Order: sequence, then structure tokens, then C-alpha cells
Amino acid sequence: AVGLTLAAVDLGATSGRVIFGGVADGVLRMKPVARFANVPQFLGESMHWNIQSLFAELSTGLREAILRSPGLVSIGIDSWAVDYGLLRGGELLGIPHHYRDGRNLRGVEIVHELVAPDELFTHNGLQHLDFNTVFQFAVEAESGFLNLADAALLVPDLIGFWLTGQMRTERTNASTTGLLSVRNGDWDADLMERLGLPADLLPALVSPGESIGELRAPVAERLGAVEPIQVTAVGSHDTASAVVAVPMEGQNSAYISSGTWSLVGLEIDEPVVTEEARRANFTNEGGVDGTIRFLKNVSGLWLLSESMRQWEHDATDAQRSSDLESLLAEAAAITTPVAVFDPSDGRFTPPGDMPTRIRDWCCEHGIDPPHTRAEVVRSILESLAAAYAQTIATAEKLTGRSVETIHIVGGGSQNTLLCQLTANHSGLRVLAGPVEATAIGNLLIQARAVGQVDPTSSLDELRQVVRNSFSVTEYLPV
Ligand code: LFR
Repeated sequence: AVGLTLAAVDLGATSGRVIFGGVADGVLRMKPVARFANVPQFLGESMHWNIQSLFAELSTGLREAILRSPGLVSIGIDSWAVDYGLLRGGELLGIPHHYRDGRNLRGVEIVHELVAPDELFTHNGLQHLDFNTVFQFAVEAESGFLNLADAALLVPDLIGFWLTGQMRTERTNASTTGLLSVRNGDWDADLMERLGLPADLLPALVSPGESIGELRAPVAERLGAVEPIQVTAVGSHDTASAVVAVPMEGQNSAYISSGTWSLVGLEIDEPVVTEEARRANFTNEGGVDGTIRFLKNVSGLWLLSESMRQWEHDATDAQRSSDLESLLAEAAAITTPVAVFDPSDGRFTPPGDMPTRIRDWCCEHGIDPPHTRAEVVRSILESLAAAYAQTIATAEKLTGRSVETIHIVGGGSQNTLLCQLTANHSGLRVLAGPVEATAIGNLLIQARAVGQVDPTSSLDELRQVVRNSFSVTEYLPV
């Protein structure tokens, strides 16, 4: 029997989970132990993560995992990117901001005055997103808050620190800060100096597979751990872990990690830092084993979940809001063309009334807007699929690769309409699944680190474990 001796903590923007698992004979088995909502907190005008509640929930999940699998040897943590906590003397200063907070535009202004966008791209190779850590730091530096801190820890690193007492910055997530050099993968001291940021604000880098440390004694006691448990660095950027678990073969596959956001792109060996790549707003994020995640963030199912939230909010007793499943069925039955809008337009980033924002976008662009709820749903999925197809075509041009298969992993892989529309818009075969790609990638890197799979396994070999353990669903263009 497989010992389920590894635990993955995977925090997404809308929910978190603790899953334990293990690999034996090249097959990964996993079991969820805890799933909890991640509800943003509004304090006055600012938007925060409820980090205390998240830590409490994940601790409960870990306690349960340890109880059910007393032989647990390793924990890996991943979350969304870019956000962080500031600390002084190991104490958290303030409540981490949510990347959808409105403060970021000021940060963009400050940074771009010091370093022009094209030059910034030659340093960090990143897609411009207003919420990149570098812009958030600029706001905190201006307010004087950053000066109080002696360390900044990205969310998974902050949790790792609370668990182990060790401060590290995991490389894949570090690559989303905007402060990591795309050339050599180290902190870009020159860029930090020009931006007036202290060189040692972010702790030393650690790579996926390396140990961060063992649970500190009081934590181990609270979690009910008897034997030592190691916190292992994984691709702590959720997207990096998800890409590990994409069951792709060869050079002709693209992936879409589809959830709150859709991360659409290719795995490549060397960054593409050309002016064309910058103009197309592609990113060169760091992947596991030194790969490059050449991709674009093209918005995602957030548009749908926010629309549902709005309809729930609008619902009166007389007009009960519809459930997602029936809306999706109605949307699938629509046979007339619906509006295709740009899902990455900045207006869709903050929380709010998406159906109205979508209609406004269409009216401004002289397009007939979606009217019914089902039309809005269809319009969102059609627009995402169109953006996926276009992004993959651009990625092919920018890298000289030719894509034959698109893999969709994450929550979006269960949305049959979205998968079919992606095949239709791209004219390519779509393979959907696995849905829990992020947790799988997290567990696989731990499995390799502790020797449940050959420690010399390549990503290709880890992907064979994914194929051995999970099935995919095929969609062909019609
Ligand atoms: C996906 C993700 C994306 C990143 C966005 C914000 O969960 O990590 O990769 O662009 O969230 O952090």
C-alpha cells in the first residue's frame, strides 16, 4: 500500500485545501483532508487577505493529515503569487494586502518614473500586471511602511516561516515579484537599488525540492507531530506547481492553468525577452527545475464567479438566482453568436458588478452586449476561449514552436463548455485534466525530494506519474 506521507497545502484565491498523498510504483494517490473558503477582508478602503484565518484553517488540515497518517514526513506549500507580508524581528507588520487592492496604480507610476517599462522588462522578463510585487513595494516605500520592515515574505514563504522559523524565498514565486533577474535567476540588486529598495528585504532563494526546515517544536506539538516533519520547498507559485502536473509530452503542447486566472503558455528552456514578447505582454516566470514558464495571464473564471456573486446579491425571493450548472447548460444551448470582449481589460480586475462592466465594454466597442444571464455566461466563456486561442497562436510566433495539443488543467478543465469552445476557437485538440494539478505538482516535487520517485527524475518522468494516475478528457474542434 502507498504510504500517504506527504501533505500539500494549496491556497487559491477563492479557496484553500490540504491534501495528503504519496507515490508508490509510479502512481500518485491523494486524499483531501481539508477545504476552506478564502474570503477577502475589506478594511475601510483597502482589501486584504485574511491570513490569520488561512493559517488557522491550514493548521487544522495539517493536524488532521498527521492524525490520519502518523508517518507524514513532508509538507509543501503553494499559493497565488505576488503578495507578501512585511515583518520586523519576525513579527508580522500589518495585514497582507490583496493583489486586487486599488493601491497598485500609484505603485506603477512611481516605478515607471524610475525605470521605463521596456527597461524593466529587460531586467525581469515579466508581463506587466499592476499588482506585481515591485509596484506594491513602491507604494509601501512611499508611505514609509516598508522602512519599518526588515523582511518581506511571499505568502507561502510566510507560512513556511511560521511553521519552521526559517526565512527563505522560493524561486518560482520569487520570479513573480519583478525583482528577480531574468538573466541569472538571482535577486536583481541593481534594480532594487534604483528603486530605493533595501537589497536584503527578501530572504535568500531556495529551489523546489530543497528543505526549508523542520517544524519548530511548538508548532509540531500543536499539530500533533511526534516524528520530525520537513517543510519542503515546492513550486510555491501555484501556477508553477500546476505546470509540473500538466501531462504534456514533447514540444508541441501548450498548457492553460485555468482557475480564477488563466495562465496560458508554453514550457521553454530559455527566456524570450524580445520587444515583441514585451508588447504581447508575455511573461517569463521561473518554473521548477530551471524551466521558463513563457505564458500570459489572460483573466479567468473570476469573471464568472463574480457574475454569480452579483446575481446572488441582486436576487429577490421572486427571482431566485440560478445555479451555475443550469446556467452553463443554457449557455451551451445558445446557437446565435454572442459578444466577444477582452477579458483582460483592467476594469475587470477589482471585485464588482461584472455583467454591467461587460455590457459597458461591449457598448463602448459597438458590439451588441449580452442580455440574459445565460448570454453573459456564454459571452464570458466564448471570450476566454478566444483569448486562449489567440494567446497560444502568439506564443507559437514568439517562440517558433508549433502547438498541436492544448492541455487544460485546474478548475476550468471541468467546465466542458469552456474546453469545447477552446478547441473550436483554436482548431486544436484539447486534453482536459487533471483538475487538482496544483496540489499534484506540489506533491510530486515532495515525492521526488523524499525519494518516493527516483530523485533524479526529470519533469518528463514526473509527468509520466501524472499520466499513470489520472485520466484526461479529449475535446476535438467542431
Ligand atoms: C494564479 C496566480 C497567477 C498570478 C495570479 C496573482 O492563481 O498565481 O499565476 O498571476 O494568481 O497572483
